Amino acid sequence: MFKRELLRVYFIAGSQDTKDGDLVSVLQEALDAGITLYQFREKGPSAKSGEAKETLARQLFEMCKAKNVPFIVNDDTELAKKINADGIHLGQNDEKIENIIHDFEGKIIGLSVGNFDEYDQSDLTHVDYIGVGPVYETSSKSDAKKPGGIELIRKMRLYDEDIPIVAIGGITSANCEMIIDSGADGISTISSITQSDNIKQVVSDYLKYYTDK
Ligand code: TZP
Ligand code: MG
Repeated sequence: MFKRELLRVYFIAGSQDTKDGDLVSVLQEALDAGITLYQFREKGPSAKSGEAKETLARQLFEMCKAKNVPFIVNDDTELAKKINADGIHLGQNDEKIENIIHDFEGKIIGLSVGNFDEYDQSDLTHVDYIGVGPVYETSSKSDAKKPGGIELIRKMRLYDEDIPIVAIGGITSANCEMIIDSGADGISTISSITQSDNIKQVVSDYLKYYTDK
């Protein structure tokens, strides 16, 4: 059974998202600060591939294990299987979940859902959580759709009262509270952590919104 509390502070990053390419130290700081879930999203022209990607993934996975934080792989089902990751996150144009589910039983499966059409056309049978967004403008995803604003989260929660929802896109500790109040179970973020000079502060700011929920 998927625990929705894992979505509270869901950190997503690949080496391309960091200021100096040092994802290891960024993730370590984020883990020490209390992130609840991590997604390895190595993507774009400067992303690592092949053996370099696998080596990095294994190192980051070990760091997550040491903190009991599940390690999710974005897109790359082969890598996720090979290293026995805790889960996989897929987009609407990635492999279909029905085709991969036999390899991911008991694992966490996340799916990106950008709007209600995408929700309607998705088979959510095996999906543990949906990533909904972008909520706000983002510079971390080159092909991001038009932001849906806080209304996207509010309406998605009304549309499906039960499914675990994590919001994504342009989230900071300044807009996080509104997002949680609109019905998301948590927030996912790239740049508010990778570009921060004080990761500990950013993560504690996020975590404090859940203290009395
Ligand atoms: N999917 C929708 S927006 C986005 C992804 C992967 C990027 C989010 O990055 P940031 O820096 O938290 O806006
Ligand atoms: Mg994808």
